[in-house]
Amino acid sequence: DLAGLIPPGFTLGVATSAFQIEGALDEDGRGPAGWDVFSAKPGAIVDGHSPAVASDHYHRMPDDVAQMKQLGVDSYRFSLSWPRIQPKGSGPVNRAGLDFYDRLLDELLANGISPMVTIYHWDTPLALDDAGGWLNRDTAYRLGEFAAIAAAAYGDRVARWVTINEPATVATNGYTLGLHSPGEALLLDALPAVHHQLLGHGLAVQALRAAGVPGEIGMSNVYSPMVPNTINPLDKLSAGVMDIAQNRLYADPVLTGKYPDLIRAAKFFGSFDHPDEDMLIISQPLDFYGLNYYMPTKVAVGSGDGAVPAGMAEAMGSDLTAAAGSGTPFHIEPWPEADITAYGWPVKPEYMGVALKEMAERYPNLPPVILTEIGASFEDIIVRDKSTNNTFIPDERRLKYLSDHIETALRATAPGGEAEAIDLRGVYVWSLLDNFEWSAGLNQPFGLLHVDFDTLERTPKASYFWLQELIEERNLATAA
Ligand code: GCO
Repeated sequence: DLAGLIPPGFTLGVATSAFQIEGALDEDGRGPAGWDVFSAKPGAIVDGHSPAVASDHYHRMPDDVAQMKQLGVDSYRFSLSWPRIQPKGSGPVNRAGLDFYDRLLDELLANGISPMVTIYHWDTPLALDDAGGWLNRDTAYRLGEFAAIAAAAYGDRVARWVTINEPATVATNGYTLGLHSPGEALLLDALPAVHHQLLGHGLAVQALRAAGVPGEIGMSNVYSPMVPNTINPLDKLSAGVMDIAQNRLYADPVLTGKYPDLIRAAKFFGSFDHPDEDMLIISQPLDFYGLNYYMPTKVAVGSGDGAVPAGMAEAMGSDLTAAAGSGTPFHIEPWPEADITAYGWPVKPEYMGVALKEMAERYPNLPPVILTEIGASFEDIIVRDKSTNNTFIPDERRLKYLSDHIETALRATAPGGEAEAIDLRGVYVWSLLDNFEWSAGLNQPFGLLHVDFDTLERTPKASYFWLQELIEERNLATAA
């Protein structure tokens, strides 16, 4: 079965982010991040979990690299902690912070692991959040400057750069709904946070190009196919709006230089002004496009009476204006027939193919694609063998999730596949190890390595051994 084979040159990697794994928030001159403050607020994090220690990676970095070496990965995607390197988000750099990633990069290269560096994975320095965070245009310029610092310090060793990770999640959870730092619930007034992140991406690309870094440059957007709950045209309309709000609002500007029409029409989403030149900065050519894929989303129209908020139907170019009413525009429906993760996310591997197909259809000039994250949280059970005292973590569901999604992606992009136009270059499993899952705290384990958050001991799960075999044999059929 050809589709089971991992193509030559295809990257198999693992991913993490600084705030989720490092801990050591007050050490070696790191400045505070907005997330430090947000997570200390009562009720912000499930069970009041703290990121202060997280997976303690800051103190265990060489051991964690040794685990990756053992695993055999081609590449490791990690993020730079902005407040560790530049404590106030502008001005002087912190030598000790820079040194940590110097050592990490050297350790990776010494072990034959190619580094992929995410410049911004959500841990905005507090000083910038205090000045308005992503609502403030200046934050975009600060990110460009931070990218220049990173390029000068690490440019010689980084194989792939991701400017920013999932601006959609930052804007939606951090500025629209108030579920993530900085905890703003601005609803549709959060649009500037979208634009400024995208501008920050573009300025970071400019900074990396200006520094002449040899590594490839891209960004990572999350993508979730939006599926109408029923054939009701209002459900269809709602799915269309969600598709724009969560997918196209972030991919269109970067890949086509334009916001989706709905946004430009600004009839439903509110309006915001920005200089035209911004779009040229945002849409600079990339060497790869990073896609984070977790699940599809089933969308239904909001209110019980099927009413659509005034302006929504019109803005979507629909003639359903007669139905216009008030109320929540849409909501997410559960997927009753699907297996679900510990998060409640539906497991539907076929939509991995749909996501790639939609990307291929929408963006004919798409650069090579890398799946910069796929993964699943499942509760893990530790089994102890009484005679040997060895522990074993049979996470068959995570293993199957990963295997099915990688297989679907390879089939979809193989000749004759539904997304054959896509040049898929690699996949990174989220995550190397269990970590601090933002507002879910330490409750959603995504790791290939189990972390005991009391002892911080790491234990490889069955999925780790599966990936190890896959990397060795480069064949899904025999690794399964
Ligand atoms: C994201 C982030 C990660 C998450 C992961 C699981 O995609 O939201 O990149 O930080 O931990 O996605 O939710």
